[in-house]
Amino acid sequence: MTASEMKNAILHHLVYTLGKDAAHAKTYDWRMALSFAVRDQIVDRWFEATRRTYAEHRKRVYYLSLEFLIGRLLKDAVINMRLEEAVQDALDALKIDWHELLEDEPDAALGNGGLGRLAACFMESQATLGLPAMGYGIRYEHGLFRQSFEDGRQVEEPEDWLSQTHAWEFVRPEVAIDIGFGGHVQEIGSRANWYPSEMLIAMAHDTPVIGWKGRWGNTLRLWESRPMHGFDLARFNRGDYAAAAEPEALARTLSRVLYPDDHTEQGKELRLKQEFFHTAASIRDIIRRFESEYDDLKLLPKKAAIQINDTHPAIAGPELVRILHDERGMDFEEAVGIARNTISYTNHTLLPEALETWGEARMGRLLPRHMQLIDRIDDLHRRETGTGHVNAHQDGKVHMGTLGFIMAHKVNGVAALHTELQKTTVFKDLHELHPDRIVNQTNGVTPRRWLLSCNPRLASLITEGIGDGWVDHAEDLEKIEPLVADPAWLDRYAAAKKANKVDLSNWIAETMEIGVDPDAIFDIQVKRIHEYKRQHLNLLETIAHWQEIRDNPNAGWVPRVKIFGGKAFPNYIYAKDMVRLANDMARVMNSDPLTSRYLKVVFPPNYNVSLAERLIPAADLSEQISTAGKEASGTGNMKLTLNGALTIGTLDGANVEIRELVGAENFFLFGMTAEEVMARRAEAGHAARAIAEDHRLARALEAIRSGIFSPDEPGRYHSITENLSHHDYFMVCSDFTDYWRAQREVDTAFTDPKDWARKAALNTARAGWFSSDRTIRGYMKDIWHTDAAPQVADA
Ligand code: 26Q
Repeated sequence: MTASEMKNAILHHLVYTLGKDAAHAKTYDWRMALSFAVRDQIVDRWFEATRRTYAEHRKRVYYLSLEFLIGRLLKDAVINMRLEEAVQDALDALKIDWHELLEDEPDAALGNGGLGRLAACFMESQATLGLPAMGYGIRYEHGLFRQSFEDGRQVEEPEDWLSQTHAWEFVRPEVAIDIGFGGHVQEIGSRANWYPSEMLIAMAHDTPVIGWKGRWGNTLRLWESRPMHGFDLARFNRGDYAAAAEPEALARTLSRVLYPDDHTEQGKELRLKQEFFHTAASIRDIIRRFESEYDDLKLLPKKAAIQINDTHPAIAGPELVRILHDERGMDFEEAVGIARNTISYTNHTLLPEALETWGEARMGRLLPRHMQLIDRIDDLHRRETGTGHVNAHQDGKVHMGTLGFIMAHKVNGVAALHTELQKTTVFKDLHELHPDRIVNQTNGVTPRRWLLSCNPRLASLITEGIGDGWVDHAEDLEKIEPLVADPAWLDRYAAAKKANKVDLSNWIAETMEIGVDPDAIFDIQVKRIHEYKRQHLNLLETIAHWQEIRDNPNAGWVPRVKIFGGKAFPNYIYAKDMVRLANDMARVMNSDPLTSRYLKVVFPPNYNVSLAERLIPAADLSEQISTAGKEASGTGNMKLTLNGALTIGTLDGANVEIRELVGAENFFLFGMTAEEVMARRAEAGHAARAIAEDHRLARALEAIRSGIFSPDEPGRYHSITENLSHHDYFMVCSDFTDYWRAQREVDTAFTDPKDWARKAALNTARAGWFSSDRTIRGYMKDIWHTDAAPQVADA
């Protein structure tokens, strides 16, 4: 497409889709017109991919996830369709600022964090690989809350991305699926009819997901809940206006908000209803499509693979069995076999408090037939394995992890260590019964968004050196290793990083009115706020470092900017205290004349995908400091490595694999191993001992206690200091000394800029394995047993 064709397409949509003339169009209108013009370029390729999938009777992959954290879509589409030049030139001719349009797009924040962003990276990689696949999610009216700070405290505001038209979706009013809840069951022999007492409708909205060079396009289908019977006119006419609208409002609550939760199960009925709504609509849609193509449901596992993203859609197993057995008349055991061979389950956590369970009473009331089927699935599983002690329905609850496991042919962990720990902890008994079921698929991230798009300076430098093959064959990044030996090339690598840091410094100055030194170490910890992720370990080290600088302000310190980003769950008081402490520290330290040249603390509010794209390219140091054994994988760690940040980290999650690939000499390791953590936890008084043995730690804790950071309320952080001094489940104190040591190693390493740049470039060169393309190929081979389709010609 030429620039002038693009210009005409934009103007056409401005007038005929937006109904605006150019003289009065606002940023929003131009952005929408551009988005529609770009979307038009995608549609034919998207249709062609669908046509081929049908024509060739290809197996399809269905990715069921309550979360898709996709962020903005415009730049992604422009880049994958190779339209940057045409768009740039068209907008120049129209005198419109491209960056302003990009910034105007709201983030689609339909996820909490890692699990949701992984689903988004997977969608992009599946399209890039030419794998026929479809993502199923919920079209939340309100995504993850917006975070702001008031006096340093986190305040949550509703997120409102749908208040403007979503440019990328196609509404499918004809794809409307009935969903029932409650009611009663009438058993007829082994089978049953379910008569729900409450019904609503799931309506589909499709967003095309286009792969690299437009060679393939898949669909992200999001369900919206709608009332079955809309507005009650009779009531309205009687003058009962509020009651007339009530059924509608109730039905719509199911897709109203994303649960802002990660890692703590809440046991809320609405959440269970959301999960069933999502899963039942998706399964029914999958069966409907299958039956339009084939007439024998025994073929289902050959033609469809259903991946469930954590246990949130784990009711898929019983629902599929219900359709096959109750509705289609298949023998029960055969139905279980077909369902199991179709479904596989990804587990994302080992934290016991994050494993979903639902009370039998609630489940039985809401899903009476599913409850019966779960008991029969347990019963069959006991007969198959000859054991009685592992049941999904146990102690008055339904354990969704167990249900997911026994209804899947494969269960996977998301990093090597995580997968091994699964076998010895959460799924120990099940693993002994099914030793071939657990497999590993280490997470990955899409290099299109997380290098090509977010870091154009580095991407161009790489492409100039080795061509653009790395974009869809990220392992080719290792071809830059020979360039790393060339001092002139390394200077350019360092210059790209520096320019990114200058950009970020300017943004911090403009938006937060904090001046930071672009030559300082940009030390970044971005992720959800959690005790196990240990932002407070980073904060304690920051305090200790600040105190040493104050003791000796002229000692020639290596300047640092500590950057934090992340949201705390609204009811997680401890995490919110950590946020406030970071902000209190920032206020005190950034205005300390003795230290502020050397140390700044920056916590931009509302960390999201777009902010990640701004921060990650400017990072020197990546903080991956979770208590060993607690972080399943991490994916921010991979993005930062790819963008040339060195990691300071524990042997946890995918850090282990990152360190192996980039080389131990290019990684700052510290802390106890998962095994050592378990042993130490059994020792009484570990926290007190660690504090007694490290005067810096003792002094940092004392500083918090004394109220230096909260003079108006010295006791503000009592719960943090008390918890750390006595209980310290996450071993902050026990790991402090070694963390401190590793941070000083970072300081020393940074004083040799050439060697630092070399290490950073080697991180980039060796991070190609962390492409989600590699991850998806792994799922295809080990779990889905599918191959890619021959693709459409390059855009
Ligand atoms: C459960 C029940 C009720 C309401 C909400 C939830 C819920 C929602 C989200 C539970 C967990 C989550 C999210 C978990 C998550 O993001 N896990 C992360 O997954 C990443 C991708 O595999 C890993 O890299 C991270 O290590 C893991 O923490």
